[in-house]
Amino acid sequence: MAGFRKAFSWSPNFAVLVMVAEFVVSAQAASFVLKWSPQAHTDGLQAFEGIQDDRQQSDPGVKHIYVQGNSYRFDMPLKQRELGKAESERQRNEVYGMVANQTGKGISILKGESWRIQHKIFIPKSLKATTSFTHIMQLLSTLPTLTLSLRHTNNIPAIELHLYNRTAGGSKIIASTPLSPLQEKWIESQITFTAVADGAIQWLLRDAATNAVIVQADGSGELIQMDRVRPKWGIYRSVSDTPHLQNCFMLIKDLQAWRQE
Ligand SMILES: *[C@@H]1O[C@H](CO)[C@@H](O)[C@H](O)[C@H]1NC(C)=O
Ligand SMILES: CC(=O)N[C@H]1CO[C@H](CO)[C@@H](O)[C@@H]1O
Repeated sequence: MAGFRKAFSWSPNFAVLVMVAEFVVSAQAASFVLKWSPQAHTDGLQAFEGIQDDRQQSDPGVKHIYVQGNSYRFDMPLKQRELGKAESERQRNEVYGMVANQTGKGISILKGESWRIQHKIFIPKSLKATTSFTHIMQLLSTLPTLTLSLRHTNNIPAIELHLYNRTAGGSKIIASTPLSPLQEKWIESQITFTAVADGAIQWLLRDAATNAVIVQADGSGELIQMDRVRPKWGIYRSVSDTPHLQNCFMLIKDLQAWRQE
């Protein structure tokens, strides 16, 4: 495993280890540099590299992704369907990639780099966890390496962080917490990770109003595949779990990304 938390594991001597650890921890705390922090009302949708708003035009003439106040809003009507035959049991309204200051150029998360990505999320009661997949954020590197998902399992709606291993062909849950107490209010998700084949990751989920920690979990996994990594936000879900589907929306705001330097 490689990453931001592993910097002091090599020291041969305990006394030296403590000194090095303290130095590295404080140096690292100061070394995440803010690279992207769009404000919806000034940067608008130009803050993203790409917008996938009802690519199939199954709900024609309607904008499903737009600025509302200082948030980005994603609407998801029940009737919407994703592009292509194989995708017909899914719906998607998502934005992806980070464009700094309307330069038009995407910021790349490259192999070996450590990043921290944070955003505030408002999940209304109408956006429910499902027994099939509902993703509300992803990291993409060709395919998804990570998803923030709303999953209904053992009768409990939960918000979970999943990591995928494409080589092994499976996924694992880094952490899971009940969703119901987190709906109808702002929460803040922060992921810190190293983009390598076996990278460290930390997920921090907080109440955005009080800063109270809801989840703090560490793990490791395959955090890059072939190319660069890009974050994605929005609603991407299967429509097979009909009892838990209704017209819904999600708001996100205060998106920020830092790179360790
Ligand atoms: C992914 O799966 C492969 C094959 O099972 C394994 O060798 C590798 O260690 C896994 N990677 C991670 C980061 O767990
Ligand atoms: C999208 C983005 O990162 N915008 C930033 C551009 O630069 C100004 C000034 O430094 C920041 O305030 C914005 O957040």
